[in-house]
Amino acid sequence: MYDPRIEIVEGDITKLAVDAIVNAANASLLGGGGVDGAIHRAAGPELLEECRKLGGCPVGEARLTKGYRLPARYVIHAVGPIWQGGNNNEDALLASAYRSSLELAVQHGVRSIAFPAISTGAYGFPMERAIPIALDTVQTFLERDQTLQRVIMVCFGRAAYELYLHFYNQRT
Ligand code: AR6
Repeated sequence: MYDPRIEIVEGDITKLAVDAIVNAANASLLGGGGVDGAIHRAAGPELLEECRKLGGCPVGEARLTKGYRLPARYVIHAVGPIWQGGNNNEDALLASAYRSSLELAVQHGVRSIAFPAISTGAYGFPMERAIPIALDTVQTFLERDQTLQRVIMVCFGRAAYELYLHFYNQRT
């Protein structure tokens, strides 16, 4: 059983009224398409202004900003790896992006956080390989953490939701 604080939800992460939403950003932190574009559009131009001051972020790490016009208080910009076939440290870098986001969240007193499926869109990381990494990394973190109350794994579309549930229910 995964920790009951982990929830699988289908929807648009920009709509969630949680303490922090995670962005699947790139190393420049200057915006892009996919969930990154949606978050910047919903947050407004002040988000990009704050991101410019951060000077980028290495792959596998994360940076925190305010949420501006979003219902979420903070945005945690995580940089996942670009899929290169699977033998280029992609798994470890993906796990590190999740772990860094969770560490940053706890440092800021975040109690509810929502993640998109980092790297599984434009970055090409296969969903069926990314989901178990995401779930296991969150689970391991929660085993040592009492601050976080809710970790929401947000699935964009029915297919992603069903795949997530499949892996979630597999752990008995
Ligand atoms: N809410 C939740 N999930 C979403 C949303 C949304 N509104 N929109 C898309 N997704 P991607 P990456 C899902 O491509 O693969 C950007 O240009 C989507 O279905 O957003 O990490 C950045 O600037 C997919 O499962 O991020 C980078 O350059 C997941 O979010 C690059 O893309 C991630 O897809 C990062 O690529």
